[in-house]
Amino acid sequence: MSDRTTSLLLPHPSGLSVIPERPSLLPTKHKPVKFSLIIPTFNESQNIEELVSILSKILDRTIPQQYELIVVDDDSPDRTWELASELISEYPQLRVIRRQAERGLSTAVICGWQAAQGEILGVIDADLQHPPEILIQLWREMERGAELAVASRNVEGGGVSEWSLARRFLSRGAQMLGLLILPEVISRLSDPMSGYFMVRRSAIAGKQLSPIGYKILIEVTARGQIRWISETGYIFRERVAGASKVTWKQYVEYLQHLVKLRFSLWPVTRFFRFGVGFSGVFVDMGIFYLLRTALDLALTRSAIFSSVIAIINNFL
Ligand SMILES: Nc1nc2c(ncn2[C@@H]2O[C@H](COP(=O)(O)OP(=O)(O)O)[C@@H](O)[C@H]2O)c(=O)[nH]1
Ligand SMILES: [Mg+2]
Repeated sequence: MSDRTTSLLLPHPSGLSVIPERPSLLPTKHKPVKFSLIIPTFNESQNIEELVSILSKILDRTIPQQYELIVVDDDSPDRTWELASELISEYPQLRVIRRQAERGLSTAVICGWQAAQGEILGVIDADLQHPPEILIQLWREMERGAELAVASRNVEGGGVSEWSLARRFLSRGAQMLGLLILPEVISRLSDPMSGYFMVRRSAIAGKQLSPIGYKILIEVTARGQIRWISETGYIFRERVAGASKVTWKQYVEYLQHLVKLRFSLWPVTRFFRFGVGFSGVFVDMGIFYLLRTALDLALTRSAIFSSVIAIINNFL
């Protein structure tokens, strides 16, 4: 790696996974950045150039010089980070972070947001499965005042291209599981698995984000202060170059993430009340058993007496 390539890389933010209220402004002679779009990459050398070129064209037309594209690469063996940094001379709005000590999609996105300058933060996959054209629709929704604008496969105009029945079933099953464990979050999104969205910095700044695995949108919706969610339909394209990094590990991590959020979203007092309520069941059963076996009381009397004591226990 040449010294020139290293000097082009953006420093890697460290410390807690918290997005700052105000961006740390880099010295720039250009207009202030309004929008920062993170492109997480792992072995995407075959896709990155085309994606950066398409995104730059779209954003140069809409918000010239007021955006930045931040590639966050986890030290890919195919040297995506190096290729991306070589593109900076052609695309001055491009920045590149090379993470060497960490791996993971969600944490890469947070790392990019921590280094971002924009008021509006976004994320898009690098493999062209997310159609870049939708970006402007999402941007318009943010301009109208949405706090979160999500590209969704499950609203009008949305869908998947060539998914097998088994894959569709697995995807819907994961969503149903999410609805069971975390209904107040998952029911707000038609496509909670989406990895293509924009969020207002003010909605997530200062919050401790600690996602496990791939589903950063769920983390943002659960922990952010989000009232207005807007959804735009899109077709999830098939990958043409490179390979998906999804394995069974991501499904396990998804479950871990849901459970972790469930525990942290339930306040301690609610846990305590639930525990007290549940203890009534044991009091009822215990007293009933004692009355029936030790005192040989009749069934109905034992049942009434044990229920009354359980009610008093819960009341106290
Ligand atoms: N930085 C980083 N990016 C990742 C990692 N895993 C996946 N990605 C990127 O995240 C995006 C989505 O990943 P992909 O494997 O295509 O997921 P799929 O579309 O659900 O099969 C792509 O841009 C990947 O290169 C990772 O561990 N670190
Ligand atoms: Mg993909």
